[in-house]
Amino acid sequence: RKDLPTYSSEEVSQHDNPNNGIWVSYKEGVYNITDFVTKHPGGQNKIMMAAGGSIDPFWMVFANHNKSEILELLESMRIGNLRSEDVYKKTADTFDPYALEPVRSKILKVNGKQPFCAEPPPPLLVKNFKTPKDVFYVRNHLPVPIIDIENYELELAVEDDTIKTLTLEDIKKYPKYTVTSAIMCGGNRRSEMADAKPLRGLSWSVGAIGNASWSGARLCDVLNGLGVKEEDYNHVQFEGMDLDPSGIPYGASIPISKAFDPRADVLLAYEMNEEEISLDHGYPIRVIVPGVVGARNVKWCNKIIFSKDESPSQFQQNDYKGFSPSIDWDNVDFKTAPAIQELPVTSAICIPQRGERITVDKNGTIPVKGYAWSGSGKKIIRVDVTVDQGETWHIAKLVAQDPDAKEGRHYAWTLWSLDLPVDKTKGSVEIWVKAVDSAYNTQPESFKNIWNLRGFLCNAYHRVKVDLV
Ligand code: MTE
Ligand code: MO
Repeated sequence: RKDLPTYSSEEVSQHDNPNNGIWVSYKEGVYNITDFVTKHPGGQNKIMMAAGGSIDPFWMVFANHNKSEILELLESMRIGNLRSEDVYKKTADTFDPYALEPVRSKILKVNGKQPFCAEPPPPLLVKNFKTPKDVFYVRNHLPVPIIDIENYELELAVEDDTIKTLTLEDIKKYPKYTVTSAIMCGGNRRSEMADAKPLRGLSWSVGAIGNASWSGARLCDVLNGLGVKEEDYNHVQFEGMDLDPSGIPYGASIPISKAFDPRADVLLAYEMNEEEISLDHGYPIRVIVPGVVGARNVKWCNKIIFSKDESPSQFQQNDYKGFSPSIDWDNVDFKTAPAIQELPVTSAICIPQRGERITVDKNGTIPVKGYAWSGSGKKIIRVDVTVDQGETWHIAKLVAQDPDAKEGRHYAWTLWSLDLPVDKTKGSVEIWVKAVDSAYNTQPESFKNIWNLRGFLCNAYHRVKVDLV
């Protein structure tokens, strides 16, 4: 490495665009990553945040980079050494962003450590209609923010101008509403879609969903007092207190009509299952947008913005969107694809699990249990199960639904169960499930024709093969 030229951080900073070439530094190395940016597995936008600068602080946040394969790949792009006085120093004041993460239940299966992403084992998931906080999946994109509760304020803004700030006490003065709503990640069941064809994204099984009661102020009540007209704007944006290394917060938006609609039950929630919301799930204020993809249910919310535009956040613009199965990374256009909001109908078998050996009981049946859910408040009206590829369907019993949900506002999930007749002499069976919602929408049979490059909206029939004894 001694034979390579030395550059200052000033020189590196000139190379932050494709015309001049894209350079970054890491520890004492300088790298030309121009040809790599479009191939970055985490997306071009993310790697461009570090263009012309040091990637050290980014890799502290996205710690999944600290692997020998990645370091080798980086070394293959080395063009020089960084002037010693410019080397990024991890000193006491460059605080480890993960040092104060909450203590987590050991029950969860960890899909990503930093940022933390984890899901419960499926049998545990369907034990309770309301998912306990320690069983509820966690999907963080950034380190959990440090909350200074004494100084917490929720800022309300119209485009760039702040028009009001609310303390937690102010928010609690609005009438308190409780809504039972499932939250599901847009990538739930991604591992099954990835089996159809490789894709990019965290490998979720069926557990990136949870169902809880959420209590707080209705967003429409908070917005109504502000004198802002629904007709004058298009979107309501939310920001979290979790920041990326360049200081940009997690963000998302929903259409303004949804935010103002009292029947949409959008909440600024401060309680989950009748308790203060835990840190991983968004303490002190979490936006609950029932029936809408998890990504818009912004945790640790401290800013709400009325805007003509959707959230500029990369999670709204360049992620959480669906595409045709024929679109791949070389021809994808995130700009023109609509952001995912309401989710389609889905269901999953949680008991038994794939590969289990199940004892057939004296009636020739095995117990099967799972969940079903549809977005936008659609009620689950039926769950169908087959063990002969659809020659005969058995109708499951819907064992738990929200008894208080009004028509068109069925935001909670449905738990179902069935004593499924099987032929023990076959030795094994593949169980399939599909749900039907109140609009008679149902699930596609296979993943092949709904495959998309980021692995969202994975709602084909769930199939579980088990051995019979
Ligand atoms: N809000 C903030 N501020 N930061 C995040 O990383 N993740 C989103 C959403 N809200 C996220 C967020 C995504 S993609 C999902 S699926 C849900 O939160 C996960 O919620 P949970 O961790 O409470 O299960
Ligand atoms: Mo998500």
